Amino acid sequence: MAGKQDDLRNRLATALGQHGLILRGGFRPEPADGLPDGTGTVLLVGNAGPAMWRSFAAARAAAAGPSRDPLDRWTETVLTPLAATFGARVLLPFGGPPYWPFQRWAQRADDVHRSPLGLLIHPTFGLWHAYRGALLFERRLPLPALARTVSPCASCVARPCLATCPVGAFTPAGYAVERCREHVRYDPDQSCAGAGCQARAACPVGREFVYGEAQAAFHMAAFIGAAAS
Ligand code: B12
Repeated sequence: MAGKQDDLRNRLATALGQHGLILRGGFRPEPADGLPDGTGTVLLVGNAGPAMWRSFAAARAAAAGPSRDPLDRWTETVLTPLAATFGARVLLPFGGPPYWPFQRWAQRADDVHRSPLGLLIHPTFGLWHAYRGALLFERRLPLPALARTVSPCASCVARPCLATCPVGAFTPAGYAVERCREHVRYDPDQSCAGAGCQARAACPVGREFVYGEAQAAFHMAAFIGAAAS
Protein backbone atom coordinates (compact mmCIF):
# COMPACT_ATOMS: atom_id res chain seq x y z
CA MET A 1 0.00 0.00 0.00
CA ALA A 2 2.74 2.43 1.01
CA GLY A 3 4.56 1.62 -2.23
CA LYS A 4 1.45 2.51 -4.23
CA GLN A 5 1.13 5.82 -2.41
CA ASP A 6 4.84 6.65 -2.84
CA ASP A 7 4.12 6.01 -6.49
CA LEU A 8 1.31 8.61 -6.34
CA ARG A 9 3.78 11.15 -4.94
CA ASN A 10 6.29 10.33 -7.67
CA ARG A 11 3.66 10.71 -10.38
CA LEU A 12 2.52 13.96 -8.84
CA ALA A 13 6.11 15.26 -8.72
CA THR A 14 6.56 14.35 -12.40
CA ALA A 15 3.32 16.10 -13.39
CA LEU A 16 4.27 19.23 -11.45
CA GLY A 17 7.80 19.17 -12.86
CA GLN A 18 6.36 19.59 -16.35
CA HIS A 19 5.31 23.09 -15.21
CA GLY A 20 8.49 23.92 -13.29
CA LEU A 21 6.70 23.26 -9.99
CA ILE A 22 7.84 21.07 -7.10
CA LEU A 23 6.40 19.36 -4.03
CA ARG A 24 7.25 21.35 -0.91
CA GLY A 25 6.58 18.67 1.70
CA GLY A 26 3.42 17.68 3.46
CA PHE A 27 1.76 17.18 6.80
CA ARG A 28 -1.21 15.58 8.53
CA PRO A 29 -3.50 18.37 9.66
CA GLU A 30 -4.43 19.05 13.25
CA PRO A 31 -7.40 21.25 14.24
CA ALA A 32 -5.10 24.28 14.76
CA ASP A 33 -4.11 24.17 11.06
CA GLY A 34 -7.55 25.42 10.09
CA LEU A 35 -8.02 22.98 7.22
CA PRO A 36 -11.42 21.71 6.08
CA ASP A 37 -12.77 18.71 8.03
CA GLY A 38 -11.94 15.37 6.51
CA THR A 39 -8.49 16.37 5.26
CA GLY A 40 -6.13 13.45 5.86
CA THR A 41 -2.98 14.79 4.20
CA VAL A 42 -1.81 18.12 2.80
CA LEU A 43 0.92 18.31 0.17
CA LEU A 44 2.25 21.78 -0.61
CA VAL A 45 3.19 22.79 -4.14
CA GLY A 46 5.58 25.59 -4.93
CA ASN A 47 8.54 26.84 -6.87
CA ALA A 48 12.22 27.29 -6.21
CA GLY A 49 14.70 29.10 -8.44
CA PRO A 50 13.77 30.15 -11.97
CA ALA A 51 12.24 26.86 -13.29
CA MET A 52 8.59 27.86 -12.84
CA TRP A 53 9.22 31.17 -14.52
CA ARG A 54 10.33 29.46 -17.73
CA SER A 55 7.08 27.44 -17.93
CA PHE A 56 4.90 30.41 -17.02
CA ALA A 57 6.65 32.74 -19.50
CA ALA A 58 6.22 30.21 -22.33
CA ALA A 59 2.50 29.73 -21.53
CA ARG A 60 2.01 33.47 -21.32
CA ALA A 61 3.68 34.09 -24.65
CA ALA A 62 1.31 31.56 -26.23
CA ALA A 63 -1.81 33.05 -24.57
CA ALA A 64 -4.28 35.19 -26.50
CA GLY A 65 -3.88 38.48 -24.65
CA PRO A 66 -2.97 40.17 -21.38
CA SER A 67 -4.82 39.09 -18.24
CA ARG A 68 -5.05 40.40 -14.69
CA ASP A 69 -2.80 38.57 -12.18
CA PRO A 70 -1.43 36.32 -14.91
CA LEU A 71 0.73 34.16 -12.60
CA ASP A 72 -2.25 33.46 -10.35
CA ARG A 73 -4.43 32.61 -13.36
CA TRP A 74 -1.71 30.32 -14.76
CA THR A 75 -1.37 28.61 -11.37
CA GLU A 76 -5.11 27.90 -11.29
CA THR A 77 -5.04 26.63 -14.86
CA VAL A 78 -2.24 24.22 -14.02
CA LEU A 79 -3.28 23.06 -10.54
CA THR A 80 -7.06 22.69 -10.87
CA PRO A 81 -7.03 19.86 -13.45
CA LEU A 82 -3.93 18.32 -11.89
CA ALA A 83 -5.62 18.13 -8.48
CA ALA A 84 -8.69 16.52 -10.07
CA THR A 85 -6.52 13.90 -11.77
CA PHE A 86 -4.95 12.97 -8.45
CA GLY A 87 -8.19 13.00 -6.46
CA ALA A 88 -7.25 16.07 -4.41
CA ARG A 89 -8.84 19.40 -3.62
CA VAL A 90 -6.67 22.49 -4.19
CA LEU A 91 -6.38 25.61 -2.01
CA LEU A 92 -4.52 28.62 -3.40
CA PRO A 93 -2.38 31.23 -1.56
CA PHE A 94 -3.98 34.20 -3.34
CA GLY A 95 -7.57 35.35 -3.85
CA GLY A 96 -8.09 36.80 -0.33
CA PRO A 97 -8.38 38.38 2.11
CA PRO A 98 -8.83 36.27 4.08
CA TYR A 99 -5.81 34.23 3.06
CA TRP A 100 -4.98 30.63 3.87
CA PRO A 101 -1.96 30.61 6.24
CA PHE A 102 0.55 29.19 3.77
CA GLN A 103 3.63 30.28 5.69
CA ARG A 104 2.38 28.52 8.80
CA TRP A 105 1.57 25.38 6.81
CA ALA A 106 4.97 25.55 5.11
CA GLN A 107 6.69 25.39 8.49
CA ARG A 108 4.71 22.22 9.27
CA ALA A 109 5.56 20.67 5.90
CA ASP A 110 9.19 21.48 5.26
CA ASP A 111 12.50 22.55 6.76
CA VAL A 112 11.86 26.30 6.49
CA HIS A 113 12.31 29.07 9.06
CA ARG A 114 11.15 32.64 9.35
CA SER A 115 13.93 34.98 8.23
CA PRO A 116 14.35 38.53 9.57
CA LEU A 117 12.56 39.74 6.40
CA GLY A 118 9.37 37.78 7.11
CA LEU A 119 10.01 35.48 4.14
CA LEU A 120 10.67 31.86 4.99
CA ILE A 121 14.24 30.72 4.41
CA HIS A 122 15.09 27.21 3.17
CA PRO A 123 18.56 25.74 3.79
CA THR A 124 19.09 25.04 0.07
CA PHE A 125 16.85 27.50 -1.77
CA GLY A 126 17.48 30.42 0.57
CA LEU A 127 14.78 33.06 0.02
CA TRP A 128 14.23 32.01 -3.61
CA HIS A 129 11.13 29.91 -3.26
CA ALA A 130 7.38 30.37 -2.84
CA TYR A 131 4.11 28.47 -2.63
CA ARG A 132 1.55 28.01 -5.41
CA GLY A 133 -1.02 25.71 -3.83
CA ALA A 134 -1.99 23.11 -1.24
CA LEU A 135 -3.32 19.73 -2.36
CA LEU A 136 -5.76 18.22 0.12
CA PHE A 137 -6.27 14.46 0.20
CA GLU A 138 -8.87 12.65 2.28
CA ARG A 139 -6.45 9.73 2.62
CA ARG A 140 -3.53 9.56 5.01
CA LEU A 141 -0.63 9.40 2.57
CA PRO A 142 2.82 8.37 3.81
CA LEU A 143 5.10 11.39 4.16
CA PRO A 144 8.84 11.39 3.63
CA ALA A 145 10.90 11.83 6.81
CA LEU A 146 11.68 15.47 7.38
CA ALA A 147 15.15 16.49 8.61
CA ARG A 148 14.85 19.69 10.62
CA THR A 149 17.94 21.90 10.59
CA VAL A 150 18.78 25.08 12.46
CA SER A 151 17.88 28.20 10.50
CA PRO A 152 20.80 29.52 8.43
CA CYS A 153 19.89 32.96 9.85
CA ALA A 154 20.93 31.76 13.34
CA SER A 155 24.62 31.72 12.39
CA CYS A 156 24.49 34.74 10.05
CA VAL A 157 26.32 37.44 11.98
CA ALA A 158 26.47 40.14 9.30
CA ARG A 159 22.70 40.01 8.53
CA PRO A 160 23.10 41.86 5.22
CA CYS A 161 19.34 41.47 4.60
CA LEU A 162 18.64 43.98 7.37
CA ALA A 163 21.31 46.47 6.28
CA THR A 164 20.58 46.70 2.55
CA CYS A 165 17.06 48.09 2.07
CA PRO A 166 17.51 51.66 0.72
CA VAL A 167 14.60 52.92 2.84
CA GLY A 168 15.07 50.71 5.91
CA ALA A 169 11.71 49.00 5.44
CA PHE A 170 12.66 45.99 7.60
CA THR A 171 12.50 47.39 11.10
CA PRO A 172 12.57 45.74 14.54
CA ALA A 173 8.81 46.49 14.63
CA GLY A 174 8.21 44.60 11.40
CA TYR A 175 8.00 45.18 7.68
CA ALA A 176 7.03 48.76 6.75
CA VAL A 177 5.02 47.79 3.68
CA GLU A 178 3.98 51.29 2.57
CA ARG A 179 7.51 52.72 2.91
CA CYS A 180 8.74 49.89 0.71
CA ARG A 181 5.94 50.27 -1.83
CA GLU A 182 6.38 54.05 -2.17
CA HIS A 183 10.07 53.60 -2.81
CA VAL A 184 9.58 50.82 -5.36
CA ARG A 185 7.03 53.04 -7.15
CA TYR A 186 8.80 56.39 -7.20
CA ASP A 187 12.56 55.77 -6.91
CA PRO A 188 14.04 57.49 -9.98
CA ASP A 189 16.68 54.74 -10.33
CA GLN A 190 14.01 52.02 -10.22
CA SER A 191 16.64 49.68 -8.76
CA CYS A 192 14.21 47.62 -6.61
CA ALA A 193 11.52 47.68 -9.31
CA GLY A 194 13.95 46.44 -11.95
CA ALA A 195 16.19 43.96 -10.15
CA GLY A 196 13.89 42.95 -7.29
CA CYS A 197 14.04 43.42 -3.52
CA GLN A 198 17.64 44.30 -2.60
CA ALA A 199 17.28 43.03 0.97
CA ARG A 200 16.22 39.63 -0.37
CA ALA A 201 19.08 39.69 -2.89
CA ALA A 202 21.62 40.41 -0.13
CA CYS A 203 21.06 36.99 1.50
CA PRO A 204 24.10 34.71 0.98
CA VAL A 205 22.04 31.46 1.12
CA GLY A 206 20.85 29.67 -2.04
CA ARG A 207 22.62 31.96 -4.50
CA GLU A 208 22.22 29.47 -7.35
CA PHE A 209 18.41 29.75 -7.04
CA VAL A 210 18.19 33.56 -7.41
CA TYR A 211 15.32 34.54 -9.74
CA GLY A 212 16.19 36.06 -13.11
CA GLU A 213 15.62 39.74 -13.86
CA ALA A 214 12.31 39.30 -15.71
CA GLN A 215 10.84 37.31 -12.82
CA ALA A 216 12.14 39.76 -10.20
CA ALA A 217 10.66 42.72 -12.10
CA PHE A 218 7.35 40.89 -12.54
CA HIS A 219 6.95 40.23 -8.81
CA MET A 220 7.82 43.82 -7.93
CA ALA A 221 5.32 45.16 -10.50
CA ALA A 222 2.66 42.92 -8.97
CA PHE A 223 3.62 44.16 -5.51
CA ILE A 224 3.14 47.84 -6.41
CA GLY A 225 -0.03 47.07 -8.32
CA ALA A 226 1.33 48.16 -11.68
CA ALA A 227 0.39 46.24 -14.79
CA ALA A 228 3.06 43.55 -14.88
CA SER A 229 4.69 43.00 -18.23
C1 B12 B 1 -0.67 39.65 2.21
C2 B12 B 1 0.62 39.16 1.64
C3 B12 B 1 1.61 40.11 1.40
C4 B12 B 1 1.49 41.55 1.82
C5 B12 B 1 2.14 41.62 3.23
C6 B12 B 1 1.35 42.44 4.20
C7 B12 B 1 2.07 42.48 5.56
N1 B12 B 1 1.79 43.44 6.32
O1 B12 B 1 2.90 41.62 5.89
C8 B12 B 1 2.36 42.27 0.74
C9 B12 B 1 1.51 42.58 -0.49
C10 B12 B 1 3.08 43.52 1.18
C11 B12 B 1 3.31 41.11 0.40
C12 B12 B 1 4.51 41.31 -0.20
C13 B12 B 1 5.36 40.30 -0.58
N2 B12 B 1 5.16 38.99 -0.45
CO1 B12 B 1 3.56 38.27 0.32
N3 B12 B 1 1.98 37.38 0.83
C14 B12 B 1 0.85 37.78 1.33
C15 B12 B 1 -0.14 36.62 1.44
C16 B12 B 1 -1.05 36.66 0.19
C17 B12 B 1 -1.01 36.51 2.66
C18 B12 B 1 -0.27 36.64 4.02
C19 B12 B 1 -1.28 36.53 5.12
O2 B12 B 1 -1.88 37.53 5.50
N4 B12 B 1 -1.52 35.31 5.60
C20 B12 B 1 -2.51 35.06 6.61
C21 B12 B 1 -1.83 34.59 7.90
C22 B12 B 1 -2.89 34.20 8.91
O3 B12 B 1 -1.09 33.43 7.56
P1 B12 B 1 0.41 33.16 8.02
O4 B12 B 1 0.98 32.04 7.19
O5 B12 B 1 0.49 32.94 9.47
O6 B12 B 1 1.04 34.57 7.57
C23 B12 B 1 2.14 35.19 8.14
C24 B12 B 1 2.90 36.03 7.15
O7 B12 B 1 2.07 36.88 6.43
C25 B12 B 1 3.84 36.71 8.08
N5 B12 B 1 4.46 37.99 7.70
C26 B12 B 1 4.46 39.03 8.51
N6 B12 B 1 5.15 40.03 7.99
C27 B12 B 1 5.63 39.64 6.82
C28 B12 B 1 6.42 40.31 5.89
C29 B12 B 1 6.78 39.70 4.70
C30 B12 B 1 7.65 40.41 3.71
C31 B12 B 1 6.30 38.39 4.44
C32 B12 B 1 6.60 37.74 3.17
C33 B12 B 1 5.52 37.73 5.41
C34 B12 B 1 5.19 38.36 6.60
O8 B12 B 1 3.09 36.87 9.28
C35 B12 B 1 1.83 36.25 9.13
C36 B12 B 1 1.32 35.82 10.47
O9 B12 B 1 2.14 34.76 11.00
C37 B12 B 1 0.86 35.39 1.39
C38 B12 B 1 0.26 34.10 0.79
C39 B12 B 1 -0.46 33.31 1.88
N7 B12 B 1 -1.67 32.91 1.60
O10 B12 B 1 0.11 33.08 2.94
C40 B12 B 1 2.01 35.94 0.56
C41 B12 B 1 3.46 35.50 0.86
C42 B12 B 1 3.69 35.54 2.37
N8 B12 B 1 4.25 36.54 0.21
C43 B12 B 1 5.30 36.08 -0.36
C44 B12 B 1 6.25 36.88 -1.06
C45 B12 B 1 7.36 36.14 -1.81
C46 B12 B 1 6.15 38.27 -1.05
C47 B12 B 1 7.11 39.26 -1.77
C48 B12 B 1 8.59 38.99 -1.50
C49 B12 B 1 6.78 39.20 -3.28
C50 B12 B 1 7.77 39.94 -4.18
N9 B12 B 1 7.58 41.16 -4.44
O11 B12 B 1 8.67 39.30 -4.66
C51 B12 B 1 6.67 40.62 -1.22
C52 B12 B 1 7.60 41.24 -0.16
C53 B12 B 1 7.96 42.65 -0.55
C54 B12 B 1 9.37 42.80 -0.95
N10 B12 B 1 10.09 43.66 -0.31
O12 B12 B 1 9.82 42.15 -1.85
C55 B12 B 1 5.41 34.57 -0.22
C56 B12 B 1 6.48 34.18 0.82
C57 B12 B 1 7.26 32.95 0.40
C58 B12 B 1 8.31 32.63 1.43
N11 B12 B 1 9.47 32.21 0.97
O13 B12 B 1 8.07 32.74 2.61
C59 B12 B 1 3.95 34.17 0.17
C60 B12 B 1 3.81 32.95 1.07
C61 B12 B 1 3.20 33.95 -1.19
C62 B12 B 1 3.62 32.74 -1.99
N12 B12 B 1 2.99 32.59 -3.15
O14 B12 B 1 4.46 31.95 -1.65
N13 B12 B 1 2.78 39.92 0.72
